Amino acid sequence: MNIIKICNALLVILVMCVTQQASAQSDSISSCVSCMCAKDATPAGSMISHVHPKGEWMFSYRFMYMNSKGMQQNGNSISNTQIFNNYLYTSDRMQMGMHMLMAMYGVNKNLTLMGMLEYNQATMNMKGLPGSSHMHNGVMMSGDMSHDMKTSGFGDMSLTALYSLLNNNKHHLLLSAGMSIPTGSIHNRGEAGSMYPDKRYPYMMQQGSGTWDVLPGLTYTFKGDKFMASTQATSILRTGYNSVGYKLGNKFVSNSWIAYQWFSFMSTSVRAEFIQLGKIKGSDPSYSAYTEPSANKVNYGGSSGFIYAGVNFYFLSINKIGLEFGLPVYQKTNGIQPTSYANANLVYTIIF
Ligand SMILES: [Cu+2]
Repeated sequence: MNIIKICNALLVILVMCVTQQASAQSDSISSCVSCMCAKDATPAGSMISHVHPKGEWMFSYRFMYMNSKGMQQNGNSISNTQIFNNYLYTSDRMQMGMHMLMAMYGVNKNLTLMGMLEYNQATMNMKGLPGSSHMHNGVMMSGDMSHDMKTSGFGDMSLTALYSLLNNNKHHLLLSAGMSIPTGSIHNRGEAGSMYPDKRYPYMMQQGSGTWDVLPGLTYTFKGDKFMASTQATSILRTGYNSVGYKLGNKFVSNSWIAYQWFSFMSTSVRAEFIQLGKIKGSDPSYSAYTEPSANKVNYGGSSGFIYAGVNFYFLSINKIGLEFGLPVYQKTNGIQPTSYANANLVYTIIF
């Protein structure tokens, strides 16, 4: 892109904002139509909330962090000692980080295209029964050894079309349809001497689904003068089995939030998110299912709910920084799974 053109466009937007805000005598969310998205109070963790005017670009960088501590079974916490009754190892901590780059472009006033790239990192601390030892995958393992699993890499890319079914001053109804492309690896392996010596790590340590996934969604948003509210249903539907021989569960997410613009430079939000994840079908035949819970497909899927508190800052008309912090309010897992502890989201958005 041409720098001079961008600078000119920025200047025009800036002048329009200043004149419109002066005439409106208020700093309401919708007082500057040409850069409404920069003043969009959408919380950091919500990815679909608006369309763009024809010819407008939006770029964002988002970091999502999920932290788990301890394990649970069907919604009740379970101790390592209980897990060692059935498994050689357990994990007491897991962290996942996702770096996401997103681009949006307004094709016309009703249709916006969105593309997303992500880079994922996952770490799982493993624990064996203290004092124990055994042969595992041809390697002598002691329960006192530390066997942290660490993977990173690009995840699945996605392309989504957002179509505005209703877009008047206050009420916005948005239909979204996307495709997730299996660019993320499903073949992350452990090193020699680890508990997965040159063998594939468990399902949750892989970066991709290995399948083409359909991403439908419906989003309603209310935009008042300073108050915004939204409710949304989105889904990830797997279309088949991957090359290893399994398919991850379908995912249904409901997201509802309210936000208030306190100052022209700041808004805050509260968001409730509920996730329903289906079971894995098929399996990776290379795992020994009783090595540790995440190698066993019965320990996948379930439902969970989170409440997030967020704050957005707006500056120079076209920039937005959003932060969100979330705690689990409800978790009911299939089998034995890590217990969510806290999540955090950060987003930086710029519009041209
Ligand atoms: Cu956008």
